[in-house]
Amino acid sequence: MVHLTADEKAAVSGLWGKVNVDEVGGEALGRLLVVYPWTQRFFTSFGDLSNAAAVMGNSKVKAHGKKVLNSFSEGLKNLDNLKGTFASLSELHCDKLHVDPENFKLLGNVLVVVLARHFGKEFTPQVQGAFQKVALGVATALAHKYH
Ligand code: HNI
Repeated sequence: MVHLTADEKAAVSGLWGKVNVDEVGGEALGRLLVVYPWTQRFFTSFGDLSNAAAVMGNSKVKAHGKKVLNSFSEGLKNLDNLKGTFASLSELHCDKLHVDPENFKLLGNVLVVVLARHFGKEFTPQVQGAFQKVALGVATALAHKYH
């Protein structure tokens, strides 16, 4: 559950409507893999991740980033029920994928950086704050089923 004011909700959905989710997803996942290289251990089947250019141009990274961000978008539509929305994905990341939940927070922060790059001045501190709340809410929901 994420508590956003009416203004924050409007800011988030207004900006998100202009986001190219498919493209931004690949950029965010790519940057996660470059900036925090230990996260590459989950993606050994993705082929060449040997340097930043290879990661950012890797088609599997782009495709997976797109999938992840489309899933993140579902969270935006369900801000009042993030835990329910991400319950089965939380089980999957815990039981099958063994992804350390700290990585969800890292990805959320990378996403904020990518949005700031794309939107420049339009990404005001208020919009950023609202997004950070959403990203943290999604990360918390994804970690909820961990045991
Ligand atoms: Ni994540 C698969 C959603 C963060 C590692 N992940 C998925 C799938 C979705 C998804 C959807 C596809 C599930 C399926 O096939 O049924 N992941 C999300 C979301 C976030 C997230 C919404 C955060 C906002 N995942 C992360 C992070 C990592 C991660 C931070 C690791 C650093 N995810 C994986 C891996 C897979 C995966 C690994 C399986 C990939 C594959 O297909 O081999």
